Amino acid sequence: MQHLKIYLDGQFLDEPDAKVSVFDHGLLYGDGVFEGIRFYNGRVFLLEEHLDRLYDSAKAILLTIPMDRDALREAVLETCRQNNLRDGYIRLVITRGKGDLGLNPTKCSKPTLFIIAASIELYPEKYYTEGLRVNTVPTQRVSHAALSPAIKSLNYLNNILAKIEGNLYGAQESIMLNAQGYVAECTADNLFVIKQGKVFTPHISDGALGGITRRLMFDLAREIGREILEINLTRYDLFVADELFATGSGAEVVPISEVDGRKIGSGRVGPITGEFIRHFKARTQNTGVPIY
Ligand code: PXG
Repeated sequence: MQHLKIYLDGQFLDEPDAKVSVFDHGLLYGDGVFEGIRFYNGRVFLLEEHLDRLYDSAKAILLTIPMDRDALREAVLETCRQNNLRDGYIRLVITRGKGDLGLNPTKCSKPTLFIIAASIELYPEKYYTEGLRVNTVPTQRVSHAALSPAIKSLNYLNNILAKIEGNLYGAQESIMLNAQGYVAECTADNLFVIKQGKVFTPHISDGALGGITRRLMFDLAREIGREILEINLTRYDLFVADELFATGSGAEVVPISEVDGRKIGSGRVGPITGEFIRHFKARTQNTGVPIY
């Protein structure tokens, strides 16, 4: 069997040999940052934007990425080449590295950096035609004062608990609110609301990750002659929306057809959501950093 080739600290290793220490603080404490990046048609999609966010996340947690940006970009592209892939998903992870059993990171002398490029198991096609059934969940999005939700850190327990709660409701995604009761985001996606032809999304400061796909929606909105307004949104705004959709590197642009038992709009993919989906697909096929 052909194993995936994993980039780990400067080497390409067969997946069974790509191992990280049990003393790694990424494992012991979720101390690290990561990116989830897609590549389509032999090109890495929005790679520079992902690298920007990665360096920002690392800076925010005082983690020095042990590679300059050009070398890191090349390592990402080479990982795709080593696996002969043209379409798939890249997971780029940097941890604080191996330390001791105390949480003090001064004991971690060298960050661990690994890159996985693999084919991706997509959401079932019916989600894109029928929309997702989602629930708002009790677990609140972590506050800026505790740990900025803008940092794409390895500490995903907040999101995972929300995901588990959604699973308990039989939902396909969960919507998280912040401590003020405003809508923040889904567990791994940003959220968009359409009402009377206008498009809205929560402010980053309401607890949303600065999603790369979210930001692309602002460009696509201009292409289709619309504007996106960042506002405080409540559960009520979701219930009475004409259309709702979520965005993320994994999910792409996916319609939402039901929230907490309330059918959204017609219950099918709305016309404006459909426009965003079409323009998004075109971008994925026509842009990106060439791998080969
Ligand atoms: N919010 C959160 C909390 C996320 O983790 C997004 C929004 C969307 O951001 P992008 O930049 O992807 O548009 C994310 C995305 C996956 C996966 O496999 C994605 C994420 C995290 C874990 C898994 O799709 N992050």
